[in-house]
Amino acid sequence: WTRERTLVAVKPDGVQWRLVGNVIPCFERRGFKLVGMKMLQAPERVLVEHYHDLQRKPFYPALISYMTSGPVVAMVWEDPNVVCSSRTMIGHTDSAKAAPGTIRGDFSVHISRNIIHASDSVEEARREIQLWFQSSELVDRADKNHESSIYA
Ligand code: YYY
Ligand code: MG
Repeated sequence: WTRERTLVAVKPDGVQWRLVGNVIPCFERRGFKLVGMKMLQAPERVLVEHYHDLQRKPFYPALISYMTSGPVVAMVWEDPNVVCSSRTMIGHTDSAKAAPGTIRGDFSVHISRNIIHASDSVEEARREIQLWFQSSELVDRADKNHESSIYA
């Protein structure tokens, strides 16, 4: 058994449209544990690695310039099945197909401006988390009862 984690990132349009504070409660109220979070201007090197499987797509140059157009808020969330649950919560890549009630379905206007990222498999999640975060930037929250360790 390994703890499942996923990378979620509010993209530059999500930050610009003040959606960061809207997105975080969606994950918190599912009971997911936040184990890492930072705001950064994504280096192109990171994005090239992040979207390595899309390099031959016609939209790739526009995707990289969109993702470098402003800061992103990157987060790591932990829970059993967090990868699959998070994909369901963010909704379809294409805003036209994203169901109402999903984050993209409620807030995104176009496939090329879909405001949020979440890893699409456990393997990809592991790769993306290593790419975006140093291990020292992630917190170990496994079964720690902070209160009892203080007040015991
Ligand atoms: O994982 P997800 O973000 O839902 O979609 P991907 O197929 O991995 O594509 C990554 C990213 O690329 C997508 O979020 C927007 C952009 N994109 C696009 O601009 N135009 C497309 N036709 C497909 C994807
Ligand atoms: Mg993807």
